[in-house]
Amino acid sequence: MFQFIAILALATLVLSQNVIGVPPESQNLYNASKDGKWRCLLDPSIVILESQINDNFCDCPDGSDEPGTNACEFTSENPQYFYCANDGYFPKFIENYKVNDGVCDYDLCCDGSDEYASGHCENKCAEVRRQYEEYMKQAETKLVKALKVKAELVSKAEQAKNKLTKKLAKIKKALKIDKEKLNELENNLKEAENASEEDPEEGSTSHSLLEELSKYMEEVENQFTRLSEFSSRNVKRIQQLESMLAELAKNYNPNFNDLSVKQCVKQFEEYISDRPQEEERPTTEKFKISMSDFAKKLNTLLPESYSQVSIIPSVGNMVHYYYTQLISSFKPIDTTISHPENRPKPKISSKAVNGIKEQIKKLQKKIKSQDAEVRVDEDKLEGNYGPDEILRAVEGEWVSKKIGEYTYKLGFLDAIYQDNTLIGRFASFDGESLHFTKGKKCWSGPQRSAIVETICGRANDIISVTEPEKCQYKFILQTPIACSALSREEIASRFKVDLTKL
Ligand code: MAN
Repeated sequence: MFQFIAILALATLVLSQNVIGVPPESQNLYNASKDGKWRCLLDPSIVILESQINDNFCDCPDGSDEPGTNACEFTSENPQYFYCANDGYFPKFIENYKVNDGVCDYDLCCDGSDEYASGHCENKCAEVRRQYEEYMKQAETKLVKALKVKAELVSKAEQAKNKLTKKLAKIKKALKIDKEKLNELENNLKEAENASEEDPEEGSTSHSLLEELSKYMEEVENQFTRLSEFSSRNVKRIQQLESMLAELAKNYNPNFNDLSVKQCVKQFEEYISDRPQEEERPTTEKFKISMSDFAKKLNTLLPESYSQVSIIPSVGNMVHYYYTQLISSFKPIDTTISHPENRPKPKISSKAVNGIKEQIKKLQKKIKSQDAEVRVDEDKLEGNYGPDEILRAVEGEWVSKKIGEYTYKLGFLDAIYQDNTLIGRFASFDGESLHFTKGKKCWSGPQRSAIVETICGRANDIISVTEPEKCQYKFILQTPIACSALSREEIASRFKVDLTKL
């Protein structure tokens, strides 16, 4: 009651000059009519006495009669604000429920006027002003420096794009020449094949058979080696998983009623008891011995002139050897005569035909890899690299930091790792955040992924890593790529009063 009377007295006192809580430019809205009456601002049909303004009782539905008290409820639809003059700093508005609540809200009312009833908040505007000036000076200098780094990155990105464009043009040009060359060779081959005659004495049938066999055997050997490596890798993986599960079965807490763990342990135990004994695995060595036996047999079947090889480790090589022996006996042809009509009709040897085939094969391989390079580079040129395509400038750059128990490594257009665990591969950049997806699968959860929010700073630095959802990470990355020119007002709006220094 005493407090209420005090507020009333104070408000009335201030009312005689100014309506408390109202900015100077709106004071005139509180002028009463000659008969001492005043109308609510948003509902002029409601008329009250001038003395009811700031009387700590809410008369107007819009709360306009209580600008200097917290009598009218603050709601999001009808927010009520109190004006703090903050002489020497900047005037500000504070939510009315913070008025006379016993707390000095210096972040908004550095003059302490929000606690006018008790008057226990001394004016701290000078110190707040000092902090503000210092912050502005530092923030502006930092921003200038960061923007300089960013400008360098933008120009680096531009250079990288130009370089890529030139490289692509060069490959495309070379590719065009190679494709023409291929065309020419294919025509040459057709002609050579037409002109070549099958000579049973040259053994062309066995020659092409051997050639086929050579290729086939090499392919079989390659496939077998790959299959065998694939199988070894899988065996290792299974062993790893088994040992992890064995560890779980040994160490889990049976008193802890986690049904999925219990079921997992039970199934693992059944799996172990049903697991067959280790079988003997076929090895590449055994395969090679069988193939070598076969090669030796082949040796005895071939005409004597070709049976000059004793021990050759791979049957593919062996057959290839016979094949080379065979074609080396053919005579070369003169390929310099280019016009078919000028040419005498020579008998073109199979060796020459095969020579062209070999060249075609090589060229096709080269064209294939060039084609792939063109596709990759075209994708890179068209990709989304954010505003000013700035990400081109940081391609290949990594930022690393130990936070908590893990070391995080972040590669801009690459991936993020938590120690050696893949958190995600770069997927997109929306101008503010980098998105990384398809990381290592979480134990009974989703694949790991991360959103990297960027904030402006001169150097790249991982500021924080959190895991709001299991295996879904949120990074705050300080980086110059996030910087943009800010107005003084925008910089000022980020100032926060350091209350501990007041
Ligand atoms: C590891 C880390 C954590 C993650 C758990 C999920 O410990 O990758 O971040 O929450 O796995 O099992």
